[in-house]
Amino acid sequence: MKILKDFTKRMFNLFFKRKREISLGFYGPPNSGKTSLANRICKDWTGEEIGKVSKMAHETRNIQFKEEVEIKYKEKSLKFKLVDTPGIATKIDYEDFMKMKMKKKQAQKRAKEATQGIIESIQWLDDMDAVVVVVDATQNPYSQVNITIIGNLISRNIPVLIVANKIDLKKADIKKIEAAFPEYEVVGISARYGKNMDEFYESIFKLAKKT
Ligand SMILES: Nc1nc2c(ncn2[C@@H]2O[C@H](COP(=O)(O)OP(=O)(O)OP(=O)(O)O)[C@@H](O)[C@H]2O)c(=O)[nH]1
Ligand SMILES: [Mg+2]
Repeated sequence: MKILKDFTKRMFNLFFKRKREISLGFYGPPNSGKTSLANRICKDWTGEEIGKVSKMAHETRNIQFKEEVEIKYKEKSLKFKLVDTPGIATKIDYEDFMKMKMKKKQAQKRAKEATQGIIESIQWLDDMDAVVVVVDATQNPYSQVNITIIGNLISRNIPVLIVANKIDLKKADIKKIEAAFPEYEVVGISARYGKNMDEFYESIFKLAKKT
């Protein structure tokens, strides 16, 4: 059944490549900079933003997307649906939000919504043509969350690009990210400061070819 579905999708893509919009998901652990990156791309090409960025984890708790985003790279042009997803975590503790001065009731509500958000993120994988996994380059890449996300993408045959974000920070270690994901292309960027976005766009076009 899955093989048939993949085949049909591939044939459809082949025939309608020019008109089609590519669903591009931004996945990763909380706080890695998914919304920052999605906003930057959106701003670059439409002038608008997708959602709110915050230093508190689980800021995005619902899928948010922007359709018909046309990106140009070296005389080529592709249309994307950019899908920003809630950060995926293996453990959500409302007390962590309280440590950041949130009241108990509000923290519990945020934790509940964050859990629901993770479920939504996973459900939306079915709609993705390609996924950008955004990781924080200052954090240990060998985490349960990263393994779970990548495993899910492999099993669904979804093309992947890994973004090592926050390379403006001293602690950022791209080599470590590359070593953790040897089968994948890794692009180091700073979503906040717009560093290395050219290489990112080049990689996105390469990724689109695999869809
Ligand atoms: N130094 C630095 N900080 C960044 C960068 N990108 C994002 N941040 C910061 O990291 C924090 C989290 O950014 P978000 O874009 O909200 O992260 P997210 O992955 O969408 O987080 P959730 O929605 O909670 O899953 C914010 O304080 C951002 O300003 C970057 O390239 N460099
Ligand atoms: Mg977000």
